[in-house]
Amino acid sequence: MPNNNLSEYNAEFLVKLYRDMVLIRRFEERASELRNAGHIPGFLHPYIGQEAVAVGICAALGKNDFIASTHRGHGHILAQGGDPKNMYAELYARQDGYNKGKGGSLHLANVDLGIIGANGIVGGGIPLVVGAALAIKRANEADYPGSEKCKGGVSVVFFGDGASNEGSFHESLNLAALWKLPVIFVCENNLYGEFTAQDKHQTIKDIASRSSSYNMPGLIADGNDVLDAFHVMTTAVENAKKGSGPTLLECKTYRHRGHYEGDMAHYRPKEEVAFWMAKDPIENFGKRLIENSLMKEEELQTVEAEIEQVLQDAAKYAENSPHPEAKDALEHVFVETYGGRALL
Ligand SMILES: Cc1ncc(C[n+]2csc(CCOP(=O)(O)OP(=O)(O)O)c2C)c(N)n1
Repeated sequence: MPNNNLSEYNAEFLVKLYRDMVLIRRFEERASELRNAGHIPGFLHPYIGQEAVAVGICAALGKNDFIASTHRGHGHILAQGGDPKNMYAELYARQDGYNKGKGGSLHLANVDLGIIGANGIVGGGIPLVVGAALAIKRANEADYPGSEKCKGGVSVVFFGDGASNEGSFHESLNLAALWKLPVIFVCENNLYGEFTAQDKHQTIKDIASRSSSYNMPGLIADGNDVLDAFHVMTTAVENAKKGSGPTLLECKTYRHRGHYEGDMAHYRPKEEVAFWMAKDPIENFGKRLIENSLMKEEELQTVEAEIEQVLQDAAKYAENSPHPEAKDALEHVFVETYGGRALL
């Protein structure tokens, strides 16, 4: 059973976790710059500060697993293997985007990577993974066209503290528990739903406690510690795979920036911001790697330089990609079915 002790892991795995978190941070910083320079239309909801959740959770997943994401979804998609080129192209609303420029930041999806969609509807991804988990359960029981895509998998949804007040959250947990579906509900509690602090929109402190209403385990991870998120997630995945049903996993974390790009977040107390900034998931993990002689300062710099190049290339790729054509507006917006059954 893995835990959050560095010595339990091989160096390659740890360096990859660090690199994946840096990729998300720099991807988001650059996306903000590109939006402010007029290249990216619409809203952006930066994931900066929450990187350890996406990376720790997705490190426990394999190729037959599914994730659904949120309006703050770039980090989840990168952690699940999304290519920055196709992601920036989608943000730019260009043809080479994952959704051919028709989804944008809020609806990034790629079923080949098991990503069934970011979602502009708060709580909207939660019932989708219950459906995917039902497909997994059926696939485990019988062969049908497309079933090899999900056999033995688990289905995971990311959502915020605000979303845990939605009806879709409660209905989904109820059904998943009743049918013992292989789902992990990952709540990223960043202490705010839009501009509203958690203690102004719900009476509980631990969202994981809501699991007791649905008779499922409720686990809590330090969402600023990538190994803790990975470790707790591994337990939830093991339970789902052995048929024990769903888990509600709460990751305690914080977003460094406002709700969306341009929100100055003046509603947050300075002391609170300072407290969480000191818990920066990337800086602290980098320090631990150096202290444990797993990486040198120069190697951290090399990671930065490599990622800078990847993102420069990705932005160029997006810029050179053509805009979608009006005649294709109705193409690729319906799911293909086989004998009435979606190919998921
Ligand atoms: C059903 C629905 N209600 C309201 C909104 C407007 N809205 C967008 S993001 C957001 C806050 C969501 O908070 P949370 O779930 O905690 O996620 P976070 O933004 O903290 O990542 C709201 C209310 C929406 N998009 N969809």
